[in-house]
Amino acid sequence: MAQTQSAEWQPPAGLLPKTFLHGYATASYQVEGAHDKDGRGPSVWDDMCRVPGQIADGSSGDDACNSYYMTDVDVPLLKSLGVNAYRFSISWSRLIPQGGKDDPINPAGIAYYNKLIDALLAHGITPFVTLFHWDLPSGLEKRYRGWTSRNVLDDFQNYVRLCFKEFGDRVKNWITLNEPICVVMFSSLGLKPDWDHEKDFYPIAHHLILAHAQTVDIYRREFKPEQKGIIGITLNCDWCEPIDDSPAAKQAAQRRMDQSLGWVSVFTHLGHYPKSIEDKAPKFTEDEWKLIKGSSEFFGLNSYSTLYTNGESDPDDHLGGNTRAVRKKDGVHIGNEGHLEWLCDVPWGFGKLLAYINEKYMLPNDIPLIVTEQGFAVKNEHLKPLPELLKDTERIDYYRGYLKALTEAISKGMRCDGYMAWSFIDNFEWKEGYIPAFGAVHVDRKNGEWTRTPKDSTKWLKSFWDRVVEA
Ligand code: GBH
Repeated sequence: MAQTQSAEWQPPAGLLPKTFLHGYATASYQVEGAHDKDGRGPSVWDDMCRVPGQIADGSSGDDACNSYYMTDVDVPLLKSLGVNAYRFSISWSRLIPQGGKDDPINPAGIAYYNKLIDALLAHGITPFVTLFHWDLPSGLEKRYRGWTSRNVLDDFQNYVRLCFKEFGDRVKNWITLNEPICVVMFSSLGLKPDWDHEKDFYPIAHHLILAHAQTVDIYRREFKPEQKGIIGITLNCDWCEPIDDSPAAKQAAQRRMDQSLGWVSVFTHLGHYPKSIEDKAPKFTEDEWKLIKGSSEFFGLNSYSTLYTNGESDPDDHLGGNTRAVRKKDGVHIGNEGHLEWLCDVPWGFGKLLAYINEKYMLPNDIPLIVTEQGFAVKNEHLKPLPELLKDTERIDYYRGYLKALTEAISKGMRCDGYMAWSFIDNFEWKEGYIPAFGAVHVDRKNGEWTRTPKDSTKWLKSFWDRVVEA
């Protein structure tokens, strides 16, 4: 079901300044491969992939997209797609194989990211770097159960200092954590065999928030005066549309929004949580609140979908717990379904989310939005022959609708400084393995060469940015 009603839409020419960052995003474990090469230590995801039954297709990120070895292919390819920015993440265990503050540093890891950063800059592409995209060094999980322990804070501080010191002369855009709520969620999905939901949820959340705030503090005090970059956090949020007019459905939708975005209020002007999660959220000391308040210099948003939120929900579920649906009771479908059950193409939902975020979080705090991920996995794309899957009209429809919503919000005055499509290439989609394809570029994982072939959506996106961003 294509969004044909917007197919005639002409994007507004020259709406955005040249400084607007647009490009694609990836994350270390999902693309790098070379999991045991040149001194890299294992991460919790390497471990997870070795537990039978954890990954849908029994795969792992061992080789992923072989990106570790393909900088010379990928960076010129990115350039040819017309981007001026690329978001990637650093693998903590590639830099510090065992992860801890007294553990040795791996020079080959530093050399790899130097090469990538230098290649990007040589091609006029701005690196946008995530410090933590879920791949905690296994060593720290084994030592003290990772994020459940306060010990992780010292080790994280040591790791981020190393990143700022080694790369901060050239990297001016930093993301501390990607989707902290998902780190908590994945822990509850079986990563930790000894996971205790009640006991472990809040310590993990607590330490993630502090890790973010301390990182920003370190950057501001020790590096920013000279390096002059910006730093913020990325949160995920999909709009929650109440399934009907019942107060229960409205309340459940609001609670879920608070549970995903409420995290941001502590980084901004409010210095407290939304009411609906207040009594459950981690407690901080006065000094900690001082670090937390105002500790994000932009609102990094990952947003993909919208679902109907059902009133029949459990208010005590920490993860927003409510049943969600793609159809209203009268059978009306919310939008074109992607490959995952949570993924639907709902441009109006994204429009509502932007208005909500702007009013509630960005305006009062005077920070810009940066869309750090947005994308679509076309249903069963992995089963199609190459020539057919390259004609990814459903992905083009998706981007057209969502970018229309974004440009409309910007035209109405919302501040937005960047947009990264997820993803540059088809990659390891965590527990779903390689089945869902989010890439704008196809990767042949069977021919032994990880051949990259751009799908049609890359052309659509290029012409969109060519038109919308000032020459
Ligand atoms: C992002 O997360 C990740 O940052 C990225 O690494 C990943 O590849 C990409 O999305 C595509 O999935 O099962 O109903 O509770 C996206 C955020 C949060 C979206 C959890 C799906 C599950 C909803 N995800 N959410 S549900």
